[in-house]
Amino acid sequence: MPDQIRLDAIRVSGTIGVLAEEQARTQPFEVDLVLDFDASAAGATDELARSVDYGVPIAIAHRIVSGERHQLLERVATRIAEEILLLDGVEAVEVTVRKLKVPVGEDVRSSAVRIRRERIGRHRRPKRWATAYLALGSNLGDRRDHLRRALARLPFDEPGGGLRVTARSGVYETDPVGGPDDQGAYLNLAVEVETTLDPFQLLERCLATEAVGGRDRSVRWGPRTIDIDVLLYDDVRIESPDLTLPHPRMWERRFVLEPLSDIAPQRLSKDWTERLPAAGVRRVEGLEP
Ligand code: GSY
Repeated sequence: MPDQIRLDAIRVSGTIGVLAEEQARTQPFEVDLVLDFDASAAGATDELARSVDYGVPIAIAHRIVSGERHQLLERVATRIAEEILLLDGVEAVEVTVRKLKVPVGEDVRSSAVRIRRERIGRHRRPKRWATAYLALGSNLGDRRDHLRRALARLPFDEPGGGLRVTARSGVYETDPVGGPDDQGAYLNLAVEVETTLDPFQLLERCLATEAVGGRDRSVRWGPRTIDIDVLLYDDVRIESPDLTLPHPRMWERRFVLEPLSDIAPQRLSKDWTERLPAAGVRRVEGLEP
């Protein structure tokens, strides 16, 4: 289902109807609106400017119902849909116009017309592909196999979008940082992905891929079959309880930066090799069997 803004029962008086008496005076109507849009940018940044301000479609419904004179609910609904589809970010709109006093001489609570209209042709906005970087690690069981399986599970296709792995670093064997003393060495690597998922959806996909790979989260910093961290997502900055971007600890971790420098040196500061000792990180054979 697309992201939606839903506005229910916008009350407004207007002159709509085929009967002479309906054209002679105003009567009450309700308008319901459902706008399909992409909430990811506003969800990531908390900025209204990256979303659709829903005061605007409400104002459009008001202006059209109270300011224009029509016979049919169909015409009013179409006029509202036409104007709302011109708003930046609105991909489709469903408009319901409800007449609250039905002039049929029977006991009917309301009558309504509902239409759905979509942006068409060149107005249709393609999904936006973002570039993100992920860090993968494994220090339990067949580490290469866990990494291989995770890399096979992450990508997917859907109409107009999905996730694809566009670059992969070398594989590094690294001494464990933090956690219990007796845990084994990690194999770490980094990948570049292009995706239409927003940062939170990308995190969900990483967590789901970890879960399928048998990740046990009972020990913080503990050994793990597979660990996948979102490091960077375009230039997005997020500080939320579930996700912080850029990853807050990546700059202190050689086991993250060394693989990342293979595929995205432009995202690292010039002096990162001087700041972090090289000990405990060595390049090893790749994942090819
Ligand atoms: O944060 C990723 C899991 N992890 C690792 C890791 O991937 N590599 C190394 N060397 N140490 C780690 N400690 C933790 S926790």
